[in-house]
Amino acid sequence: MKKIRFIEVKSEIGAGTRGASMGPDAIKVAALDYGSNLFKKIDSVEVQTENQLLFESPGSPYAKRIKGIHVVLERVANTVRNSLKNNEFPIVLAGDHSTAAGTISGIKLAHPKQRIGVIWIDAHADLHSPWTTPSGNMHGMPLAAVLGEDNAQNKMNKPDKETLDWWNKVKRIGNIYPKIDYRDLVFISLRDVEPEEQYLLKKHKVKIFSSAEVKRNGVEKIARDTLAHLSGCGMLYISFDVDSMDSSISKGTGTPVRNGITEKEAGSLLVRLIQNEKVCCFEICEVNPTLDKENLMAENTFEILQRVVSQL
Ligand SMILES: [Mn+2]
Repeated sequence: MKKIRFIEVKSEIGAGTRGASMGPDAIKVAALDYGSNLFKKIDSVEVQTENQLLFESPGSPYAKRIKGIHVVLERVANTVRNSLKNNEFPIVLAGDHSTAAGTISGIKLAHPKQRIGVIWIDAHADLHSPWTTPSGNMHGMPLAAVLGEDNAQNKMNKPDKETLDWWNKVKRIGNIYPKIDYRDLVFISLRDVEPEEQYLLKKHKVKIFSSAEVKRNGVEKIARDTLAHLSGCGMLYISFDVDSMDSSISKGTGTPVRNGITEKEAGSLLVRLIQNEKVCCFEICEVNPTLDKENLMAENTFEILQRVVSQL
């Protein structure tokens, strides 16, 4: 039995739609509705956000609120590092997915000599940079940040010097750059990719399992192949964006996409993956109850969280 620590990051300044900051609390409401004492049993720490910036101008159109993102990511990185140093198993309950750049930075800070494997369960590749982003929303950039990827050869935008200076700071959080390598990255349920991201996935031959493959081959085979691909890594991190799940189940997330995995498939996959001893950290993000009917996404996510916790 591992000592689990919840790290709540109710930040949503990386998202384009409002409401993801309420995701962690919506999951807690689901816990209460189920009569669960999970949030009493497990200690929690909350990372301070910069959500007040939502009332200000977003600054650069190609990396909105990047100064605030940088502050939040540094806080997340330090909190995750401290948790790992205390021999805890951190479970990050995040708002928008930009947080994951801080989480991965924290893992790397705690274990600078280890190769960190990343299992990214998401409809999106989150590989944009200020040079390529179509929206400027930084929840589409966390993997590029930790890979140290600019993808300037595919540039669509002309970010100004100030934006690029902040982007360089984001990539270098903790003075380790880059934090991960493309060969140590696996995508599951990926299905909404822009051409600039597709270029990177092809160039680096990144391992991808589509939702169709999960359905066709079953969760067990996908989990086994994922872990085999990452066998050279010393530590593994799982990032679970709830938009990996099909948009017909729930629209309670900022960027829902069709043809995803079911909540059952997601739960079984995570249960199987989390049993691997190398997995040191798990993150859930992008639950947005303001876009939902009732509190369905948070309830599904809470059921998955409960299953995952029971394995640790
Ligand atoms: Mn994502």
